[in-house]
Amino acid sequence: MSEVSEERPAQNLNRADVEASAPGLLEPVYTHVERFPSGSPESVAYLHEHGFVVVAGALQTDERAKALALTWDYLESLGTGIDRNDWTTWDDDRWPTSVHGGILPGIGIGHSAAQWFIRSVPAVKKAFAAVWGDDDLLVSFDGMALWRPWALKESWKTNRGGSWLHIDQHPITRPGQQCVQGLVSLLPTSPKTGGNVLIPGSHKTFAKIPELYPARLGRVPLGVDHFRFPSDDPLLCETPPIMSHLEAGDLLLWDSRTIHCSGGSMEAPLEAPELMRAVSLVCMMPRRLTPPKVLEQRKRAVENVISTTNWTDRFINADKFPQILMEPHPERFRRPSPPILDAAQRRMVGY
Ligand SMILES: O=C(O)CCC(=O)C(=O)O
Repeated sequence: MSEVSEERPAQNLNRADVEASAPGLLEPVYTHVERFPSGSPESVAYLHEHGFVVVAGALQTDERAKALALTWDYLESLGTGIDRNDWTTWDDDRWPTSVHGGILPGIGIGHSAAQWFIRSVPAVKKAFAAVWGDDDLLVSFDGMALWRPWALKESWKTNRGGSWLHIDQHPITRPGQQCVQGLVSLLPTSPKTGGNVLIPGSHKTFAKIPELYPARLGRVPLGVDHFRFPSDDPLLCETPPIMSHLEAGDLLLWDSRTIHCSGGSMEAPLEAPELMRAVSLVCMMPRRLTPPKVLEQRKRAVENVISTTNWTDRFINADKFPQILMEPHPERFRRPSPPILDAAQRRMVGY
């Protein structure tokens, strides 16, 4: 999950940036890409070559059903009156605070039973272990993107096309491949649902960002792993973004240097009173990359039910995102209790 989730205020942009920010040109092409078995050498080779890869069926049918039911358990347990069987209870006055792309980053979701269940499915870890050549991995305490059926309420529509294309790695302070992010899709995608958007191969131009965008990058603090591209950036037009088709249970992995975002429906959306998109954000990195201080912060985060971004080698508290801090009535949400973890899960925390 991205560190900074909202576009910078307009007053921080120069004139050229503002002119280049008119949305619309970078519309994705819905694409069926090759899907690979979890942990296969071919999946890793594809990731290195294209900057992303689709891992087929990381969650089996029964696992997906359980994960979705646990996701609703989380939403209903907030105590705001959400009822999974009644879409009229899914409005903003009851829904947990979300950020760009319909991502729910905090309010306990990173330690919900749903998220701990999904990140503990062996095929999910196997995919990351193959990427790193290491299976002693820590897991992010990430949130989920849950999209409500906007055919039933227009204001639920999420960002369109390539409107918030970004990378999640600072081009100066974090050179080379440092992180591979992921999402498990609990539902199948289609042009009617929308989904993840990314530019294949764009991880290969990462090193050029300082020279291509000196002013824009100059405004990003060196410790912030997030760089947003202008939404109709002419430099990005040569390779159009794609929206990869995902079957339910697929795991999409992408290099944090790969330019990505999410985009809403490209065709008239389904009118069924069901979630249009339910994805679990998940990221694993080797324990050996994590300083002892961060391991301690991660243990405290579990006790205090604090969610994080994708990085496990730095501690970034997602409950401190501006949108969560600006929530006028945070007391309206009943946060989950600290999770009860098994030995393998505790190991993924940093014990
Ligand atoms: O929801 C998505 O597909 C994109 C998520 C994203 O941009 C991120 O986690 O950095």
